Amino acid sequence: MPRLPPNQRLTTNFPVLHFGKVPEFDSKTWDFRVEGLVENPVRLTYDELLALEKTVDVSDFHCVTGWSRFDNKWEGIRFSDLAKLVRPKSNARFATIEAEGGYTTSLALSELMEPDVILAYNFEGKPLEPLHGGPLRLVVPKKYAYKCAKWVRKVVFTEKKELGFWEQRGYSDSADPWKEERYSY
Ligand SMILES: Nc1nc2c(c(=O)[nH]1)N[C@H]1C(S)=C(S)[C@@H](COP(=O)(O)O)O[C@H]1N2
Ligand SMILES: [Mo]
Repeated sequence: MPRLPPNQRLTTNFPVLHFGKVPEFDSKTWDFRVEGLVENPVRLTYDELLALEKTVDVSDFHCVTGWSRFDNKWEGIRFSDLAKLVRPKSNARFATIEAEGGYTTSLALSELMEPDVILAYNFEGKPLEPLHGGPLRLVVPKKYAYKCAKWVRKVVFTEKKELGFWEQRGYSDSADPWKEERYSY
């Protein structure tokens, strides 16, 4: 099986792509919240987040505009470990990821529970730089990268799907690069 999804081209640099401006980060005031349909909602400081069990995962990254980047080494908390901590209620089916400045995306819990889905704070062994979503970004290797929200501040477990920022603007909600699910029409 080829490693490059259909109609993608390989890049070795790391393009920067986002809507709006890069937010300021102050580790003293920054927090990360997990709430919604969970038994144990949490609010974590940056230091508390770093103290949770770490996972390293190397994965490929595919932007819907056509570039792909191989072998990205992310380190952070595995989404499934986070779910263990907050304990989703039985009616939780989806999660909405809320980032700084109003960017959102959402996924089914079944997709988020894949072992390669990480809330990453390190990249290539160093703290993730703000341009690429530092201090915290979601990494979902099996989806186009608009699912990989940068500057994540909150995860909300929901019963119904809440369409994300790009997904409301004509991009595919399923976003599978191998099936070339780029647009919703
Ligand atoms: N908060 C936020 N996250 C975002 C985006 C954005 O506009 N805002 N753009 C997405 C898109 S379309 C891509 S391709 C990747 C780009 O990540 P990079 O800038 O680290 O390459 O971020 C994703 N995450
Ligand atoms: Mo993208």
